[in-house]
Amino acid sequence: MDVAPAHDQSLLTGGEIAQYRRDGYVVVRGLLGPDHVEACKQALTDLAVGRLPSNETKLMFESGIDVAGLSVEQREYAIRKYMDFCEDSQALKAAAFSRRLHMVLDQLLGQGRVLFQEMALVKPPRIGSEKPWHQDASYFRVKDPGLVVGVWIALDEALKMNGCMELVPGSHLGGGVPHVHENDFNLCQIIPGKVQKDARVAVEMQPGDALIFHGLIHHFTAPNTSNMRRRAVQYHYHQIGAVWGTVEDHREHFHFDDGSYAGCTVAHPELPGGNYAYRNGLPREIAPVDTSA
Ligand SMILES: O=C(O)CCC(=O)C(=O)O
Repeated sequence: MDVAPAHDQSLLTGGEIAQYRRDGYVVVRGLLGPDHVEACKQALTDLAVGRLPSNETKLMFESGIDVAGLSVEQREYAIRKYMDFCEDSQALKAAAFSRRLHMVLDQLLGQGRVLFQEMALVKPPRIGSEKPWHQDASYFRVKDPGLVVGVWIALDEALKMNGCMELVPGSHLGGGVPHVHENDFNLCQIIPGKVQKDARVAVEMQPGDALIFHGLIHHFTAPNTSNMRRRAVQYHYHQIGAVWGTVEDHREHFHFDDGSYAGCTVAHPELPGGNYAYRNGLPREIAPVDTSA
């Protein structure tokens, strides 16, 4: 008698794969084990205070803070974002290369991808600012945004009150929508009226859980008004063979009604932080690592 093979609990079910296609996201619970979560949090602290050499890592602080006036220990609680840390921390790099994660992404998108961007989003207690509604593909000049996937991994419990991810299921199916920069270059957001905020869902997560989301899904995180920390790492991958284009190619997806460019990849020197130079990211091959411990 033939017996159907048992479902491998570490993989997605058919229903979860269908959910990703329909809703634009899926949650993988317990992607990182507790020891790995601790190692990632420790790495962020060590990078902030200088115990871990920061050769490539870049730090961005919550706006309006006099960083020079803070002690080394206080500095960690003023950081909003870390970027480009994978070559500085084994633990943070291993999270990006999680074997289970890449087995799941193979199920969703087919085999073969590279890591091209990493960041840690750490909303400090009480002062952690919001990330306005946006589509991540507005930041990447890829010709086919469906070949880009974001993975957001909670390191602390992420709840509505400390700024968990909120997204609009199915919004990825509507294609690119126009974005504008507000008074800070990092706050590039979807123009009013284009987000169905009433349909949003807040995805609450435990440390080690991962949210996998489509490059075109509309998403947002609220300010952290609680006393809890809210640390998370976020990695972006593109499938091998994805084609990076020019700003003109990007305009095809992100434009205003008059056809002018409405993506987030053009510098605005008049805004704080506006001298950022657009780069395509640094593609690195995946070397699978067990992250279950
Ligand atoms: O974690 C956050 O606060 C926002 C993450 C996000 O949506 C992004 O950086 O694109």
